[in-house]
Amino acid sequence: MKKTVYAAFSTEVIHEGHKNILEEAKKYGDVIVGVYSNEAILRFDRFPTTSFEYRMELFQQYPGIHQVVVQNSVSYRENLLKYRPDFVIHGDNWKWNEQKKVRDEVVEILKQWGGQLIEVPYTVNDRVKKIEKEIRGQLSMPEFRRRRLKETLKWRPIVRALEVHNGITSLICEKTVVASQADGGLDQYDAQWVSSLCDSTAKGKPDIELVDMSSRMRTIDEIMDVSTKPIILDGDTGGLIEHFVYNVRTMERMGISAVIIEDKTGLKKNSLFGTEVEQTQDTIENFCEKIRAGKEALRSKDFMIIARIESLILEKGMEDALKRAFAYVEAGADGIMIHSRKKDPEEIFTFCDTFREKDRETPLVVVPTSFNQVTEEELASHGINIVIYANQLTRAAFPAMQSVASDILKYHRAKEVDDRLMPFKDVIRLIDAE
Ligand code: SPV
Ligand code: MG
Repeated sequence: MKKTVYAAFSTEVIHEGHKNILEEAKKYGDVIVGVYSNEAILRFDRFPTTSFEYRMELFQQYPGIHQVVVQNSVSYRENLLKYRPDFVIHGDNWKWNEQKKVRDEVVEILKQWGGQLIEVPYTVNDRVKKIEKEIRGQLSMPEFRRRRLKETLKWRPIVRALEVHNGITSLICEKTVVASQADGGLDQYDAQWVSSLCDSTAKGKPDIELVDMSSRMRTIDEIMDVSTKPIILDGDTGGLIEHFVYNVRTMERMGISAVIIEDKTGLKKNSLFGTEVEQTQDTIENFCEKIRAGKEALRSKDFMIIARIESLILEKGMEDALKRAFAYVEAGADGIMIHSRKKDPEEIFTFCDTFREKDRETPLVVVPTSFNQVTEEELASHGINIVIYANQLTRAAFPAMQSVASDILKYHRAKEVDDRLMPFKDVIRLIDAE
């Protein structure tokens, strides 16, 4: 019987590096290509610019391939046990990079039937680098970035968004990647949250819609200049309906993926004040009108208007929160954010469980600032689709700056603070675009 060789690919173009692996594979027997699913590609710190079907076809059309199958995870386990290949072939770079855990598992599994791992020298040259750079370049284009949130919602058990308020925080969100102990994949943030609280704070202003929409858009432009991840904008109350219909179009055209507007009117204050300050909730009718007008103004199917319910913050009760949720969905909201400032997540879970009894589709968004003990897995198990870490980068940076500023005053020099500072080479590495 002819031997079989298994190779898995996440690529969207077959360049000379891949050809090298495929041609080498053919020498060992019938080649089975595993094409990573979209869900799996997201575990590689990557985002597909093409559809899964397109990538399957790419390999089906390549001459001399025996079979093209899906690989649903970063781990090869499922497919190796299913196809029991005599050989697995891969570039030798995974001996040293973050995929080592995956590689070691392949070696272990192959031992069960005396299979062998073949590693070919990894191809890296200017031509290959240029192709990969071109693919990455598409990710920052507005059309692409805008639809990326809806796509991520399909492919991730829960979408993680991190607060960003300028270029540097956006780069931190873009580049922070942690190797997962669970499957050898890479954990990363899926989206960026442009918080009104943190955007205002970065400008030294209170969170009362004082920083106007043009200034917020400048912040977003700065973020878009240096990143590719989708953007969820904190749109505060959305302002007057007459203004909102223009603003959503600007957001949509820029490539923002979603705006979250809260059901309050008048001078908005930050929700974390709760009932300590005077805040007025909008009527269901008015807020539905705003949602409807916003939806009508849109030109694409990708942009999401997410309605944020303040009933629990303002202690108006669960029933009011749920009634509003269903009314807002009926008016066309593409998602519901439910907010709470309780120390535990019970009221959020009750809301989500009850909402999900009637509506299994509409994405649910939460901001666990006060109930921060809750894990992403727990949130997902209550039907929550997006978790926003809404202010942590801001709150991490300012105490560090304050203590450095006061210690320089104290010691009349900067030597004492030096070991708390990021080395210049790390700053340069972070900024370095490619
Ligand atoms: C923000 O980050 O600006 C928010 C979330 O609106 S919260 O501060 O919790 O109200
Ligand atoms: Mg806000």
